[in-house]
Amino acid sequence: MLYKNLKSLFFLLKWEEIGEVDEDYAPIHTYQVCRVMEQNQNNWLYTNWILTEGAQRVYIELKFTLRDCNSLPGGVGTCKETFNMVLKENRYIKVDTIAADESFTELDLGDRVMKLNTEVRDLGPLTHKGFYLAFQDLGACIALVSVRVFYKRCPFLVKSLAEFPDTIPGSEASQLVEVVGHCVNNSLPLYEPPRMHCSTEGEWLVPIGKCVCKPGYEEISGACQVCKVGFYRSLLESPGCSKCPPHSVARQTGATVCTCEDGYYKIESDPSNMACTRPPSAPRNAISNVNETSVFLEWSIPLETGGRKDIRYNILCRQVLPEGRGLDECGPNVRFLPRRVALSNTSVMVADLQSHTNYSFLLEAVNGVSELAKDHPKQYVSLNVTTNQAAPSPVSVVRKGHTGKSSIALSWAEPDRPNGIILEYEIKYFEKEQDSSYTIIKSKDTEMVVEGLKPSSVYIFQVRARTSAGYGAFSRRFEFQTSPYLLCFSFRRCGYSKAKQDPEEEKMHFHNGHIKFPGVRTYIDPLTYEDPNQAVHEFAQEIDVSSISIERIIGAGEFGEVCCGPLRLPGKREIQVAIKTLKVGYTEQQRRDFLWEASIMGQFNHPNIIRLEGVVTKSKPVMIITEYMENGSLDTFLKKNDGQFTVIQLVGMLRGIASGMRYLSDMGYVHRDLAARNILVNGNLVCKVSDFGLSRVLEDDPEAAYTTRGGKIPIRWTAPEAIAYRKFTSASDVWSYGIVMWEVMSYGERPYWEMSNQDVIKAVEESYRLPGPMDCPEALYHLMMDCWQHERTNRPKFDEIVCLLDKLIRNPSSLKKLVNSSHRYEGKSGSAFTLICIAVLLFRTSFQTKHSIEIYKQKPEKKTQTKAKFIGSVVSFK
Ligand code: ACK
Repeated sequence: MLYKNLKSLFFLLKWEEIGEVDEDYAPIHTYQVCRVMEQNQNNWLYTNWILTEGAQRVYIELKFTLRDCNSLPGGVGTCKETFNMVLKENRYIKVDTIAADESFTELDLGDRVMKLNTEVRDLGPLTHKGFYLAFQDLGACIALVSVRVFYKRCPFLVKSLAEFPDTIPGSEASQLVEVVGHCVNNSLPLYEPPRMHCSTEGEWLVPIGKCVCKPGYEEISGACQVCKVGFYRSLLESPGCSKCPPHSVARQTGATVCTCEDGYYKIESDPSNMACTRPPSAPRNAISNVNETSVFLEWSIPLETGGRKDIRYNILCRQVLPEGRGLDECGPNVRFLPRRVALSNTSVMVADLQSHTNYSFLLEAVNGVSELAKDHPKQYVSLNVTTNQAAPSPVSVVRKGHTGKSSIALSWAEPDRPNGIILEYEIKYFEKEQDSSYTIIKSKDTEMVVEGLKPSSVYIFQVRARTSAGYGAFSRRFEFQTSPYLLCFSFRRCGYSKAKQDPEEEKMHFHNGHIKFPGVRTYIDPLTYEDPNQAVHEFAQEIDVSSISIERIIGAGEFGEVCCGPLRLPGKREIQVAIKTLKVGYTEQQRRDFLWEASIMGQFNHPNIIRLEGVVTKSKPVMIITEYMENGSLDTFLKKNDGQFTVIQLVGMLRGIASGMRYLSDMGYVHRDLAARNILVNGNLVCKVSDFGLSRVLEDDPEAAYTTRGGKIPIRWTAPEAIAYRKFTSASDVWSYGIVMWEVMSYGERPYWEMSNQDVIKAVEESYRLPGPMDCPEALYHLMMDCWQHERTNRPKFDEIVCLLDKLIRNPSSLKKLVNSSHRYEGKSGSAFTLICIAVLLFRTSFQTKHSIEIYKQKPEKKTQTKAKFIGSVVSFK
């Protein structure tokens, strides 16, 4: 606190100015009045005009002596022991009546005891540039020894590298004046400009924010000093200049980064305190192990890792041509497991090589800086390998048999030179001129019916045989066309009529030579990335937070609120988006788990999969931005609109979900938590699969329960093999899809109602199945029941489900026949499904309206009772 005294002079009116001495005989100047003997006194002492200098609250300190009236001789009736203090700005206002704490008597005068009083009054808020003070005496005996007029200030201050100027406080008693500090030389505000608050008492309070030295400088004794040569400071958050990490230098003072020595490099994601690194040397101790036409290559990590942990290996495969004709790169038919480049393990399996052929493999180690080190000579280790055993010769002729609009029967003869026992044939086919995406099916016979084809379309077929020596070459290409589309309908023609296609015949899809995984593209597990941030930015676009406005909250997610609002990306039209936020105070693990979903979603592009617009990771809160789905989640939406849709609308929704799931299974992605609550619906009733969050552990699904093996599983939606031994596959997703079908057809009813999870597991294991929902077309219930086949290979594939639903939609009369309460259900293979309904002990009223199979039921005691517990009405087949 700082005082500032204000200057004044006095004008007298019946007061006297006296020169005196104090108790120490020092001269003092007083104003006094003592007209206690006379009636009606009104004596004034004025100051001159006192300038406030901008202060709105000033303090007046008075020092005075006052005579005790009782000590006056002769009982003076008019004697007063107070006087008034008056303020004048534009008019006179009485400030206070001033009384003495101690008054003096005749005795004190004799002893020369002063009995000095001190009183302080504050005035404010003052509104003018100055004011007058006046003291009014109404008949007292006073000597005014001193009048000090002053105001308080917050003094100039340097705090946290910020300067705060000398500041005059506000006028109100508890008012704080906010002052923005000015960062000292070579410093910057950290996050926000520093602020302090000046109180009326002239004290600095509530500091907010601070300044820090700018990069290249460090704080020493309250000032910013430049970093010395060989030292650097890059981040505002780091406390001081640091020595340059190994293999880097700072040749000038004030370095914000250190530069790498020649032959050493850094990539953008390397932290500034990391040493500069270089490419690794070649892998060591490479060995090969030939097994027929496959070779297993193994090696040790290089001697020199270059100082990095991100070592990967690339394989170059070359075939040695006979008669010294040199080397030729291995063709696209050679398979590398897990892949040819960017291997993180020190081994690879190379399959489908030609038999009795010499190969030369070059193994190369690379790391994060290899790309930058163009001048660094590549170091390889080479391995020469000879395969053994001959594969069968190519199939020479493929013939066309019966042709349908979606199927073609094929037959072929054994290869001329089988070179062993033929174990199976592979049939590769694709639509003509679309050879970047093809399908492979297997057959043990020399004939098969290829199904699921488009009508009136030309397909290319190739066949090859496999013996224990491996695959022979593919036959030449054969072109066959399917029949035109006819309006006659038979839904059993759809792909999963297993009488035609052997369940053992696995279908694999290929795209651009990316083999082994089915599908147009293969889903990449973000776990394969060492740095999860890299996975996010590989698959998700970073969005600037200024492009998003959050308008309202639409729900609560596992990691924070889910909101919606418009997204305006430069050059694109504005769209409405859903914004999932990560709540503040998250751990690094939570941030990773949260962004995991974006790393997965970003790999998908399908009209029935929720579309990722991007992520916000560079500012807080961290957000995931997806397309906005007006009708929210499917289960809630159906409950809200009970009975409101036509069967075709419901089948349309199911078709969309199946199509999304077909895409996911083609991508090699297993959802594991397919349920109506994880489907979102847009304004056009389009259903999209969502919730890729932690689909591998399902921590975020409130339905997920712990199994005896410790994992968390949404029991009611999950296939028995996934519950029993975690066998999660696209076939277990098909089981869940059957449950979703049931949820949709019963307008959001809870599967197995109030049965406990344990009872559900037991009932399903004992072959009980959910009954057909009320008014459910029989064809749909058959499909559900097929999805719930215990043997997973007997369940339909998603492409077959889509195909069947398409047929049902095209032929609505096929949906007319509804599930009835008959006690027998004839399976398509002719085996009888016996329908057993176990006792319904307590009956739920909603069940009464939605489900057709009610054998034993007990009516609720009161019609209004809706919360009654349902124990079970399930169908079993034996
Ligand atoms: O059932 P709902 O309305 O749909 O409530 C949940 C809530 O946020 C928490 O997950 C809703 N929600 C999630 N993603 C989206 C989206 N992309 N569009 C619209 N609503 C969404 C969900």
